[in-house]
Amino acid sequence: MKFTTTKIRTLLGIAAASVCLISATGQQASAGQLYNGWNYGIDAFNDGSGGANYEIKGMAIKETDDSIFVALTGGMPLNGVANSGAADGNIGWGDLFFNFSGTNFQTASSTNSLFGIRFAGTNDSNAATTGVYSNVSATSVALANHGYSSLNHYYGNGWEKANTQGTDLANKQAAYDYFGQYNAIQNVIGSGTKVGDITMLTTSALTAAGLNFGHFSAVGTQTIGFQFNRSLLGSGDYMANVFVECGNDGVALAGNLAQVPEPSGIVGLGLLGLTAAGSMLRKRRLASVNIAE
Ligand SMILES: [Ca+2]
Ligand SMILES: [Ca+2]
Ligand SMILES: [Ca+2]
Repeated sequence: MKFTTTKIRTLLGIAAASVCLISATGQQASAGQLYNGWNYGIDAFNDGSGGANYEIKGMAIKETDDSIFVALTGGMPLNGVANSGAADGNIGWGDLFFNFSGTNFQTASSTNSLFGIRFAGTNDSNAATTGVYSNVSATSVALANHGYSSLNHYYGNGWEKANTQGTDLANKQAAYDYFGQYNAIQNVIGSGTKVGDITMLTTSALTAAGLNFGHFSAVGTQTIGFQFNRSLLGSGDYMANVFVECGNDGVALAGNLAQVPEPSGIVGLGLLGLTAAGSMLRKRRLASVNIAE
């Protein structure tokens, strides 16, 4: 079988049309709040149990051709705060999760389908070092950090507020549906495979990249940001989320990442074309066999 330019164009055209459709529906169906290239999940400002240190105000994610940027803002410093009730004397950030599976968090975790990012080098993650991990299951460190046994426990203590997990899991029931009501708050990587490193970003680097929590009046005393290679994550609709180690606050953000761009994208389209060509060739061979018989 010979590849004509027309056939390749047709294949590329179909693939490109599919990509556009997925992106467009993904953004409309599931995005947080888009502003200046960043996707924002703004959390309740009054659902951080334990005081200002534990209050998350928002999360934002930006995708470029070669990078993913993530920013978090609130009262929790990158290296946590001292707390005598925690087994290690410190309560800090949990790990960040991305779920592209379309299933809830529990299902994605139990099938090792999450991506996880350890960005806080001093937290209680099971991930050996900071970085991006794939094939991830999550586990809980909330009780070892003087925290809540479940979301039911957290909300039962009076922390049910509007936009409790940002604007994409805005109420208690949405949080239960996604995370589960009575199970432990799974807030760090339990197991996974490291696929790459992250680069921490200064406030000025984040501002230069267009980050602006101020647009939502959601600037915390601590703003944390990092960047990693675009190719380390999957594509399509995602739900991202992070809790602090004790489960005293958490935020989630729904969005969409486009297909991995060139040159990987072209390789992908090439493979698609070859698969289609192979299928046509097989059919032709079968046809020949039938004729011969
Ligand atoms: Ca909050
Ligand atoms: Ca800790
Ligand atoms: Ca929250």
